[in-house]
Amino acid sequence: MTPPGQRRQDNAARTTPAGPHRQEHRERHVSEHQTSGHRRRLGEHAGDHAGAPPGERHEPAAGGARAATGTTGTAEDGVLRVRLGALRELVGLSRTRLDERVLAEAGRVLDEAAARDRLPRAYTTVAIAGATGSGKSTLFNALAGAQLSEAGVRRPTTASPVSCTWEAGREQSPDGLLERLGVPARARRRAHVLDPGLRGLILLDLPDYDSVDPAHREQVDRLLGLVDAVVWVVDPEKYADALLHERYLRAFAGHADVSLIVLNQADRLPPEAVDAVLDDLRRLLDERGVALGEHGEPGAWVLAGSALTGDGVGELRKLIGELVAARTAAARRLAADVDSVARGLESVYVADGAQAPAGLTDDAREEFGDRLAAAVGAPAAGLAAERGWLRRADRACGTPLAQGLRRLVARRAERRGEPPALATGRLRTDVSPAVSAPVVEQAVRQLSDEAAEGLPEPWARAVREAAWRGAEALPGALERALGERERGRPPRPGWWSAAAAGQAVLLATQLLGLCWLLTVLIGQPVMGRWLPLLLLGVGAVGGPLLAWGCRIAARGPAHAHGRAEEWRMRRLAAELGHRQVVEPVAAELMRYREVRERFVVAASPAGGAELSASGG
Ligand SMILES: Nc1nc2c(ncn2[C@@H]2O[C@H](COP(=O)(O)OP(=O)(O)OP(=O)(O)O)[C@@H](O)[C@H]2O)c(=O)[nH]1
Ligand SMILES: [Mg+2]
Repeated sequence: MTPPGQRRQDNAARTTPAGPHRQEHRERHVSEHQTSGHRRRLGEHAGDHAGAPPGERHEPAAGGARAATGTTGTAEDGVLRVRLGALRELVGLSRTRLDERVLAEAGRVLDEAAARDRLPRAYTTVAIAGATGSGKSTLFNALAGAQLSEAGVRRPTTASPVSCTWEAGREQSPDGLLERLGVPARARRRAHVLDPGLRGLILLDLPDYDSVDPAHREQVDRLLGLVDAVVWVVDPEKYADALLHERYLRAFAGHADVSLIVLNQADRLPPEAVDAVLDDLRRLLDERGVALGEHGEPGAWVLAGSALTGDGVGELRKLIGELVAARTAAARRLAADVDSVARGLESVYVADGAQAPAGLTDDAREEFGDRLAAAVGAPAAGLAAERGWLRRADRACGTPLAQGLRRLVARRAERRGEPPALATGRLRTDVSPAVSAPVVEQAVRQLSDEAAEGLPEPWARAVREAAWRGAEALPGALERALGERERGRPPRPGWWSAAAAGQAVLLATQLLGLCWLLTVLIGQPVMGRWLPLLLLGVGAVGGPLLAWGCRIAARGPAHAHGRAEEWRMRRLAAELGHRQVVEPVAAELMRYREVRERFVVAASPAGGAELSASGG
């Protein structure tokens, strides 16, 4: 017997999705099974509990595992509701980003869940499935205690599903469920002997899945998608049937704890052969990833018995009764469906099981801004603005002689037909700089690649597409914005006028000295000999000296002006880049983060509760 605490741990183990735990469990199971040589036949421990009242009797390991996974219906239902809610939001958020085929199975499970939710949970639907002649109908009749479904030597016998209902109560009608299952009215039976242990059971006898008639398989496949639990019936000849294992049991591996596997017709085998066949069957199931519910572990039960002699039917009835009484089979079946959907969608929402991708880092944004600044030529424009400032300072504070010379050179060049800017080395700074489309393209590519790193392919594609959609109009928008930017003349520092006045005074001094000197030279009696020379010298040296000093003084403000101009363009480019590219990319990343969060909740067996508990 498994102690209650242990059972809760088993529950935790069960709810861990396929992975190391599951593998570990399977390995443990196989080794224990092989070393202990544990054997069970249907009915072996049925007597353990006979006569004990339901509340007091000791639960067998199987019941323990099932009860543990069930805990209370509301708890499982609550978790399932959270998971389904997350899955619904996930599908809604992903619809425009993913191919509808990718989401088809999720949509089907959501529809099934909604349909099952509208039908009474007082009933548990259990299908008996198997190959033709395995004894499904005979077992169905044995469980019902009456000949309700035709069994016989003709193959196949059962052509459409037959149901047997153990009424759950007057106010609870099974009709809605039977309608949904598509059981024809003529094939709906009621249990003659109302076994209280099976109240709320709707048992279905299915046609054979390996029929010569393809309609049989279609019905089986449809019903297996709708019922809450399945009893798989195998016989000693066909228990290893590839179709059963590959097509059905492998696909139902995630539904192990709502599955029972019965080796029927055990009466046709010698007792020692039954054990050997059971062992082989368990090995095959284990290889298909079907967890086995033994040694207190949750999972599928494997039993041997005979529907004909009734051997083991009591044990099977008891196990089905526990499943029905827990009223959690529907929730567990749907939870297994959600698990399976989540496994199928994992690659779409989580790339390589990696951590959440970094998304758009500050570095990536900054680098994008730098590249856009280069694309609009912000550094060159800054340099040109700096030079322009220096030139204006030269013109304002230079010697009048140098100014005249410059004008003369320009006029001559004009006469020769050369553009004055070339002749004077004057670059125009008032033209709109051309935006380099290839550099913009490179910047967008780099940004979107970094943003998409670590994302699953569909989301990486969505991020890249969002970037390129915005990037298409970016060069044009940049050109327009730069063309419209305010281009007023930069301010003129006050000291330039003072320097210009100084140059005028110095020129006047120079001219005064020159006139004076000439007067002295033609022998006019003018007082002082050296003074005119001094005036001439001061004027001639002072002018260039003042111009040179002004040039030195203008360097700092010119540099600051150049930097300001560069930053203005840089900011303009960054703002546009942000609006056109960074924002759409960030929105796409945000959407991915949202769907990833929903996916984690939908995929988590505890509906994400363990994540919030651990602060994850
Ligand atoms: N010896 C023996 N024969 C059995 C047992 N169960 C069923 N049979 C026989 O196997 C044959 C087929 O049984 P059915 O119950 O009709 O098998 P089925 O799986 O319903 O077959 P289909 O309806 O064709 O899919 C019948 O002749 C049964 O009497 C069993 O436990 N032992
Ligand atoms: Mg049958």
